[in-house]
Amino acid sequence: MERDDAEALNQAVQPDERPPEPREPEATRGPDDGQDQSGRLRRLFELMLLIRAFEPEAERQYKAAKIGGYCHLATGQEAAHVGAVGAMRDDDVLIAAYRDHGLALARGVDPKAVMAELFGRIDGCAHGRGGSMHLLDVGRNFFGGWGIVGGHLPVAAGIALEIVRRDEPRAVLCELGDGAVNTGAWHESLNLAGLWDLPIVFYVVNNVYGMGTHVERASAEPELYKRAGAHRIGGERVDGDDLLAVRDATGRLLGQAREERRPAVLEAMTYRYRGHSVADAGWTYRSREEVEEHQRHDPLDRAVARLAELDVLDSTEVEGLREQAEARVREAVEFAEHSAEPDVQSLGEHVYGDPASAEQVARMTGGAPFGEPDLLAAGGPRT
Ligand SMILES: Cc1ncc(C[n+]2csc(CCOP(=O)(O)OP(=O)(O)O)c2C)c(N)n1
Ligand SMILES: [Mg+2]
Repeated sequence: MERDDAEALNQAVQPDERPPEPREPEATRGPDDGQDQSGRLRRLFELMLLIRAFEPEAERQYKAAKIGGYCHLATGQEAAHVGAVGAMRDDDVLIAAYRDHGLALARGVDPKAVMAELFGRIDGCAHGRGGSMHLLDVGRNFFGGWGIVGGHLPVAAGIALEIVRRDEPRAVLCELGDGAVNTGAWHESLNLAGLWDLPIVFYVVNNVYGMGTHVERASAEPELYKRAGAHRIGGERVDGDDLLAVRDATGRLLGQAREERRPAVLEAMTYRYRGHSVADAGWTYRSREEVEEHQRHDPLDRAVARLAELDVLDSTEVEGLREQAEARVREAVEFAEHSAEPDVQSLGEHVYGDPASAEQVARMTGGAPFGEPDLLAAGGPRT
């Protein structure tokens, strides 16, 4: 991508009555100003490498039938994931859609716990109950991946409302895909965020496709950030493959949400290299040239170039860091392989907050489509 094009991606729209905010002059600024910027930027890059190594391994393990259910990979979206999460404070809340491996890793969830979750094992970050789409780490204020498109937006608004009620200096980063902006939940959530001045940033990761549908075929206004104006919320678009630009924009908007109770929409323009999920080869609705064009401006290569300019990284170090990331992923697979499957008797535990939920599940005789009570009573799956 030419520099002018990249700059043209970084646009903003503001609600009529609010003047545009001055931009931070330096892209390296974040919530950690004055601290070890260089070390932090290096760590962000290492997280990008970790995701780049983790996702193909998840695909391999899925194809080896070690991982069940669905599996959506974020290869190509590393800067959009790491840049945004890297701008969060520890007590800010992250909530996400289902393409969540990279977001969980960026939030600091151990790759072992992420891989074990994909394997459905007890040491997974959701104790093996969630799988790929429902990673979770409440201790890290990561309130989940969510599988229903747009389903988590009202939950995110509710969390932001509770932050207001408790008068806490925190904000919510709610990640969603471009496919979620035409759901009713999007409009409802933005309306309430605008009406009640909720401390939330709706972070639209626009990878141009919702399954096989191009954003221009799905959205009457394909410049998604502009839709924020309908709810008198500020909206911005950022080059989602530029690590520092994403971090800068997210950090600034989270700061406004946290300190001034100003919600925002941030749209990050990026691209997924793989198909929608591992089950989709991804070649029926886009050309190889289109994918290769994006790969020529790879977010990791761009991060290397930028971090070298800033003397944060020497490009000769990259190979060694890549090997370290691959070793961590191998360890994660080894760990997941050796982690036990959850006991079937515990099926009803950790599903709802109420510890009585196991008993509740056992009582759902009439309405249990998958025969859960039988499963619990029999102590194992029926054959
Ligand atoms: C309410 C609802 N409708 C349909 C689906 C099926 N579905 C799963 S993913 C998806 C596309 C979403 O695309 P996008 O939001 O752009 O996210 P991306 O996959 O690109 O990360 C759809 C329609 C769903 N999960 N939930
Ligand atoms: Mg999409």
